[in-house]
Amino acid sequence: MDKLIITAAVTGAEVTRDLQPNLPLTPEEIAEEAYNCYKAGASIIHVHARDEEGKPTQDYEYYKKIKEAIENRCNVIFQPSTGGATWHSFEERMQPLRLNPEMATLSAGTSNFGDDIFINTNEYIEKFAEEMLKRNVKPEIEVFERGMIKNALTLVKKALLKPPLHFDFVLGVPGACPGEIEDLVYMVSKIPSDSTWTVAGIGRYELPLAMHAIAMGGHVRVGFEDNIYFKKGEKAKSNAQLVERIANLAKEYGRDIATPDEARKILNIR
Ligand code: KMH
Ligand code: ZN
Repeated sequence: MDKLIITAAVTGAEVTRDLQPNLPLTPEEIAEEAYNCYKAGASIIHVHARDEEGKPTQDYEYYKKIKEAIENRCNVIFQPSTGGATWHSFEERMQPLRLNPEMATLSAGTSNFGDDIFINTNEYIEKFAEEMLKRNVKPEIEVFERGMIKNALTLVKKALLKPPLHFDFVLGVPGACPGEIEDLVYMVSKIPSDSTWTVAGIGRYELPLAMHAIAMGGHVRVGFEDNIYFKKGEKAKSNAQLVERIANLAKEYGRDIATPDEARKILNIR
């Protein structure tokens, strides 16, 4: 089994300080949190930028500041979001790719997202994939529903995605696929056998899905984007606290934690 890659999704686009007082918002806060997560065992930081008012932004300059601030602290893999918030335009969502990051997310279809719709038409998906291919950015294929795996395989046929693919099963988003263990097992059974995968369990699904992923040979994403609690009724003190718990569970199980360079090898990153 490969070493475990832990991704920390430290900010997201939906969570507010009212909901999670320790949410990092400014580039400096995000970079500091990234560094703490790295020390706790994370090798990838999934980033959503926020503006001065704490609102989600896909602006190139904010992502640039965050990337540089993280790089000044450690060599963790910077993975900006091309998903943004549900209300961001396609053009806004494209902006972080101009930084030529090692990795970026690629949402592979449309789904309900709470009370909103997260729109990813075939045209969007193809254009994101094309841009990532052109810039040699490793896509993390975000899967919210089963049909999105099929969409990704269509992109392989069109030579817009190059295997081996890397999937992130985002399970438990209200309005999309729930995060029962059976959902994860089913999704994993439908991807090509040479793929790698991680799981982001939303809310109460985070911990049970992470524990199963550790045992199944997958990888794990945690962080305030997905879950603001450490346990029922107790909010997490930091993203690093959530990362540390996963690292401890994996070690107890006998699975080592990947460093950023080991994660680069496992994921075939340039
Ligand atoms: N905030 C969601 C609407 C991604 O980062 O690529 C989309 C999202 C996916 O978080
Ligand atoms: Zn995200």
